Amino acid sequence: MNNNDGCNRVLQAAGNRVALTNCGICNARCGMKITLAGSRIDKVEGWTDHPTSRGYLCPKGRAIKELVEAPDRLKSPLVKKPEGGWQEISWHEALDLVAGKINKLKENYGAEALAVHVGQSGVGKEFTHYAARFCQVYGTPNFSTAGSHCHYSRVMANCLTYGALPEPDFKESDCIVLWGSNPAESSPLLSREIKQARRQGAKLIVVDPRRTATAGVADLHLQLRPGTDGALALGLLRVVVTEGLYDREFVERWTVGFDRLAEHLAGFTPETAAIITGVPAAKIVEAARLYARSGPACISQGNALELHTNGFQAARAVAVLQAVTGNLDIAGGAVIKTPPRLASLIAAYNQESRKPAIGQNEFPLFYRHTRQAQANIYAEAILEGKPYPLRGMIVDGSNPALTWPNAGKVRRALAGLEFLAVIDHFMTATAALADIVIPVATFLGQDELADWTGARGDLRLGLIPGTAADTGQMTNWKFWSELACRMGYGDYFPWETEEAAINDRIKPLGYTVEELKQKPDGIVYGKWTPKKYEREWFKTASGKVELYSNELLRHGYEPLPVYREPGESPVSTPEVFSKYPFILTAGARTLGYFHSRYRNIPSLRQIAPEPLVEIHVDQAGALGIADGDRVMVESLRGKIELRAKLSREIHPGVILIPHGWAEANVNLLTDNDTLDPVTGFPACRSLLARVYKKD
Ligand SMILES: Nc1nc2c(c(=O)[nH]1)N[C@H]1C(S)=C(S)[C@@H](COP(=O)(O)OP(=O)(O)OC[C@H]3O[C@@H](n4cnc5c(=O)[nH]c(N)nc54)[C@H](O)[C@@H]3O)O[C@H]1N2
Ligand SMILES: Nc1nc2c(c(=O)[nH]1)N[C@H]1C(S)=C(S)[C@@H](COP(=O)(O)OP(=O)(O)OC[C@H]3O[C@@H](n4cnc5c(=O)[nH]c(N)nc54)[C@H](O)[C@@H]3O)O[C@H]1N2
Ligand code: SF4
Ligand SMILES: [Mo]
Repeated sequence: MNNNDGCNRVLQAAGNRVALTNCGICNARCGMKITLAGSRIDKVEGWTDHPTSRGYLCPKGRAIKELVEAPDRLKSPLVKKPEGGWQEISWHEALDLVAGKINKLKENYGAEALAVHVGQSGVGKEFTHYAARFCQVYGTPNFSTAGSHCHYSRVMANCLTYGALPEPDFKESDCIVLWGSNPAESSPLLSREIKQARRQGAKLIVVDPRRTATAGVADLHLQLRPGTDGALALGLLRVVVTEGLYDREFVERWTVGFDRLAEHLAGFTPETAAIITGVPAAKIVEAARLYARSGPACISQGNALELHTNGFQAARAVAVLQAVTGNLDIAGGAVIKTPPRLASLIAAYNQESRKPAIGQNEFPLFYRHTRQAQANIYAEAILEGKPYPLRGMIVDGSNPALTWPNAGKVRRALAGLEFLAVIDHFMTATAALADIVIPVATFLGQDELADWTGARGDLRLGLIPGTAADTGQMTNWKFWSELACRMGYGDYFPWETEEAAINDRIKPLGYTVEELKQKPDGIVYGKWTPKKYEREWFKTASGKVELYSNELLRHGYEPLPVYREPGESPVSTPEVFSKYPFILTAGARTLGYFHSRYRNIPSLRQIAPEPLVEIHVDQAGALGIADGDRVMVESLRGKIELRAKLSREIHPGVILIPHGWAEANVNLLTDNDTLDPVTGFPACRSLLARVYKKD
């Protein structure tokens, strides 16, 4: 199947064999220059004139030729044979098979028996919206995304407070706080901006249980116990409020609930926060003063802030801190962006199934804000029929067997489905459990939108134009539109090509794909202007910053940010702690990998050849563990074997393991039982575990 005619035209129109595109792996969307020999990649370089990346490519972007040409890349759909093993089938057979199976599911059990999950590879991508639209037309409420464990908790906490998730404006900041965020590994372009700001004199505070390279050069490193972020934020807030370091004018004019907040904070002295977090009280005071007394200050709220049972409330406390210090929507502060106005792809909902989405009853506010199911509890629906049975799943661009909490249970659940289809480039741990695996093109073989609106300044929308480098595969978009047509939903997917579909999406902005193809590095469709709230108010019920949230109260949650101990911790479960005496934080990013991806790419594997558990030298010494020893790490859910990496940088008493390794799947140790009560997010970054040497 070749869906790249339009893209080939662009290349020929350019009159040479160089294709300019943007990397589709992470949200940075770095500009990429690909030299082609025929339809093969000859060379991959950074695009030096690119307005945001200026020639930079991280090791993942530089490895794109290896990814496209990987010997284990799947080339045609595979169906599992009854006796085991796989059989190749054609694209048409594959689509017919999926259509037949999910029609049957609906007939037998109702539409809600099917769940569709689009993983991290769909974040910021158009195909996510087509998959959602497919679900709406088919009639299942069970559409979920990586937002079940990523980003949406921060989005909700910030939106409930002031109507948007702002972006930290590092470039012009006087004080940068990296809170559970480590851009040196997770966002290299932002890391460069931070370094530049530092050269201009910006102060840096890092909140991390590990002395990362960035924390090592920071003005202040708050090395907290994992999962106590909420307590630290309340401690900082108290100093800001009691010492009068907040922005009085802003608070008076633009916030509601300040008096109640001040009262609520009264008992939360730096000493109290110090006992909980392990960060000395004097450092908490110093950090609060530094942050609040600086000129414009910004906080990068990382994924480690939200992956806790108290994650939502912690992010709320951080949002409140940004607001009362007057840092909202100013240069160098927390900038509120205006996303591009694209045509909606939400279809009229097929009302055949009136069942709630999985998670809708447990996490009503999460559902209200996202209109998505909560995938972290799919396993209970599949295995225990709670609240009703899920019988089939389509997994598009995700690897739940490695990336979802309580992966042992997730695997059992996926294996127990009547029908599982996985769309991926490779035979992943999840694909291996499927009835059918459908390969798709990488971003090099399909058109996608690229949105750089996150950064302050220009609001910029461009294209990730497909190139001739990865032809012959189904595209993500094509899968959903062809499936829809086969099932009689063609009227809802009227677009003949991806280009036509994207054209309709960008119409409200007045652009065409053809124009974006001429300028894939983006068209500036607007400019950020400070303090939009002065003209448009905040997008909350009161139009102001809701330090006290009636919406939270209405849903039965605390209206002011609170700290609660992690579901599993030395304080909340001392009996577990006596047997599992380490705090496990699972999943800090490394530059060469993307979650479960790229262990099969040689240049990336070289950077981090095997999974390691980072453990403090003193603790390791007491257990007779030397650097490189094979050890077992065990939690209440399971155990894994891997090598120890001794370190002086990690908080003593904490161990850190990256996620995404099939060889040592840390999510076998994580939990989907005790979740954040507001969002259903899992506590991947604060659990209890024990470590012992492998005999
Ligand atoms: N190379 C690469 N880049 C990526 C990704 C990838 O997989 N690989 N994934 C992308 C995605 S989807 C995401 S969500 C982002 C995430 O990227 P970030 O938001 O930067 O998050 P992490 O790197 O996972 O963790 C950041 C830091 O949190 C610390 N930490 C651990 N536990 C805690 C805790 O309890 N509290 C605090 N305050 N800190 C803690 C870790 O030591 C780590 O240094 O990265 C994106 N970028
Ligand atoms: N313990 C622990 N677990 C975590 C985290 C953590 O910090 N700790 N982080 C969580 C977070 S923030 C996230 S975002 C999730 C991410 O978890 P997932 O959503 O599972 O993401 P990936 O592991 O990147 O899996 C993406 C899969 O899609 C495939 N793929 C790549 N491009 C495409 C494409 O265009 N189409 C299709 N169909 N497939 C494609 C890749 O080969 C890969 O197999 O993990 C979560 N899990
Ligand atoms: S930082 Fe790396 S993965 Fe992300 S867009 Fe740039 S090259 Fe691609
Ligand atoms: Mo994520």
